[in-house]
Amino acid sequence: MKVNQSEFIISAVRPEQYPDDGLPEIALAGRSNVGKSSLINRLINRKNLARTSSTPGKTQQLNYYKINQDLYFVDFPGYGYAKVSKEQRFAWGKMMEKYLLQRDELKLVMQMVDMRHEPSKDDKMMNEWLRHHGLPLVVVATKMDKIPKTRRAKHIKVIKEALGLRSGDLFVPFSSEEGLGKEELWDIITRHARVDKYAPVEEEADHEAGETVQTAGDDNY
Ligand SMILES: Nc1nc2c(ncn2[C@@H]2O[C@H](COP(=O)(O)OP(=O)(O)OP(=O)(O)O)[C@@H](O)[C@H]2O)c(=O)[nH]1
Ligand SMILES: [Mg+2]
Repeated sequence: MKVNQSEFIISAVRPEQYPDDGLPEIALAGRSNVGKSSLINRLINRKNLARTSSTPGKTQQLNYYKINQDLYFVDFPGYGYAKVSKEQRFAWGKMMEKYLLQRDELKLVMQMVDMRHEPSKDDKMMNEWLRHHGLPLVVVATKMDKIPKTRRAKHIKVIKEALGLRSGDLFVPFSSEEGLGKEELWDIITRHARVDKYAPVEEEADHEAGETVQTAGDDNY
């Protein structure tokens, strides 16, 4: 996907602050420090649009990034960070739960796990919860560059088994450092974002008829 424009929109702490233009939303969930912000930056080829932190747990709101006029990335607060209070964790949990279950614009959840480690208890719970509620899901295993090539298949197997993924489940090994997995992930994102109930049916028909319609999916990375 060719990203012409990417912009930070808002750190939303209340649903009234979510955008109201109906564009599809792609959420990123994962433990603190797993690499959510880095993944956004890599996907849009910006060094630092999404704030990356060496202090885990820094992202405490739903951060909205608008990509072209096509979609939003919604960067979630990292879960499983020990140094936040129970009250705060509960409040984040409620906000996330409400968003995930009620937000019509949500088209895909990217659950991120660290390729170096077996998924944590939090990762497993989150994954089960997302699947239980039937949310469209892709699991992204990040920091792949930190695993030697010869050992990657083994790590992937461990993660898939721990999360109980089957062959049809969407899974992408990724590296924000090196860009590995970027095209595959964009492909999944655009496919899901297109399932947009607001998109006029005629446009889709035009596209199928072979007319040159500039769409998000044009292969122009
Ligand atoms: N080598 C390598 N480092 C990565 C990768 N992705 C993220 N990092 C590093 O991991 C650290 C955390 O990355 P962030 O993108 O800030 O993680 P986050 O999930 O947004 O963290 P919170 O906002 O705190 O929840 C940073 O130091 C990144 O540079 C990757 O694919 N490869
Ligand atoms: Mg972040």
